[in-house]
Amino acid sequence: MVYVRKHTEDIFEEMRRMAGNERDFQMIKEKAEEWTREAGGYIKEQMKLTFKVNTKSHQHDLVTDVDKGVEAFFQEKIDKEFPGHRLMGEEGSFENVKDLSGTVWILDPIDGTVNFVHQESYFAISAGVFHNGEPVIGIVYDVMHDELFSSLKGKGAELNNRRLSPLSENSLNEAIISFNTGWLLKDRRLERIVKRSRGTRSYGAAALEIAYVAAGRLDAYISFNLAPWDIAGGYALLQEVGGKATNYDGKTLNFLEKTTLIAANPWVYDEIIEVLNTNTN
Ligand code: 2AM
Ligand code: CA
Repeated sequence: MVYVRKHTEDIFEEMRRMAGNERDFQMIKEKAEEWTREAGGYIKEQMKLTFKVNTKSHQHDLVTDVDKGVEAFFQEKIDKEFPGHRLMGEEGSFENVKDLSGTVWILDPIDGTVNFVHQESYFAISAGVFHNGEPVIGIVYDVMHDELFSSLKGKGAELNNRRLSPLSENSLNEAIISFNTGWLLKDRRLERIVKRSRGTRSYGAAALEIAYVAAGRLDAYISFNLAPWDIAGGYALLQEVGGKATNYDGKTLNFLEKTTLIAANPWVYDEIIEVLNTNTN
């Protein structure tokens, strides 16, 4: 009897804790959305001025003062509002994050920096808020088109406050697939996907492309070299609409290292894996 009462109390305590967490995360999501829009405004202001562009590891890998400014902005906001949270951002703050315990913001201050510099469009601010390794909040903001994709675990995903529908059954021959064309040079099996699909696109901003998969505008996005911050926000969105995302070998993603990625409508995902693994053209 004592055991039953204790057990029931434990269950209620767990339910109260979960309800508390949910309210907290709802509030964190609202803050994340507010800061993201504010950072978007900062980016647009900076675009009117001249800013410094540097190459990092190679000629495709750019960073500007604006990327660094956005990351510093988030760092300051998080430190002030949520001092217990950690930030893993592309432009330096990843160095202190070696595990995903507690609450971690995985931030790409500008995803698609090459687009930002060359096209002045099709770049995004991306943030995934993870709790003990699980994605809880997803944010992907297309600054120039003012499209804010966001999600909260168990509460669905939205685009500018309009609910995104769960992904519905589709097949590869009616699918639009996105990847950088350079990947065809790395794995010729992608030709089979190109031949069997309805069409291909290439936007050059991973977070945005994963968000497009979540919104049903694309049916799959494939990449061979992404960092956790390219994926985290979009991955959280995708969970809320029933999308599937693994590395290129079908294994669970690791948010502490670079990875390959297939992010897709689940039906199209299965077909892609099947086509990649059959030996015919
Ligand atoms: P970035 O603009 O934030 O660097 C372009 O194909 C996509 O891949 C962009 O989302 C870009 O993110 C990402 N990307 C480009 N070079 C990369 C690299 N060396 N490592 C990880 N991601 C990269
Ligand atoms: Ca970036």
